[in-house]
Amino acid sequence: MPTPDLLDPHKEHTLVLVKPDGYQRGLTGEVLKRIEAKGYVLKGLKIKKATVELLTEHYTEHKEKHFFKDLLDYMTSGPIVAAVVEGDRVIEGVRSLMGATNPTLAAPGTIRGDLGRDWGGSAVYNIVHGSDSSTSADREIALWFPELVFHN
Ligand code: ABT
Ligand code: MG
Repeated sequence: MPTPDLLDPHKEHTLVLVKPDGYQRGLTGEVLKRIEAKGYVLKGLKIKKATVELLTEHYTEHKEKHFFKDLLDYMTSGPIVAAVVEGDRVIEGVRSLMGATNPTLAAPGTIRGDLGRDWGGSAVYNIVHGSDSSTSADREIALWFPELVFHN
């Protein structure tokens, strides 16, 4: 298999996840379509069932929170589509496309506002994840796409 291209370290990248609810509802194409239509570029794409170990690293800041177990159950409930997305100010741009964390309150026009709702479960089913800062993006991309990151 050819080695994938490493990410250009001079460009901005973010990690996007289509979470298990988004994948299961057949919304992967819709989510990626909105990101591409905005002008951002996909640099990595894969589908996988995340392990508890990976998710505990991914959500390390929430590890001790009361909602962590429900969050893990949600995020391991099915496959996740993970993408690395590139573009100037892409971290903020994708967060803006996603909308607020709570899909009931997310603004219409956003991914969560248009496509998400409360389903009465114990976790917040909100379809999509995007890194919230460049520090988080670097950490999360290294976790989900170690093969795209240059390590010295
Ligand atoms: P993520 O993309 O999942 O990181 O969502 P977002 O950045 O919008 O929200 P944060 B604050 O990172 O929350 C992560 C997930 O934890 C859930 N959560 C969070 C709760 O259930 N209760 C809470 O009080 C907080 C702060 C919701 C978030 N995602 N999901 N699902
Ligand atoms: Mg977050």
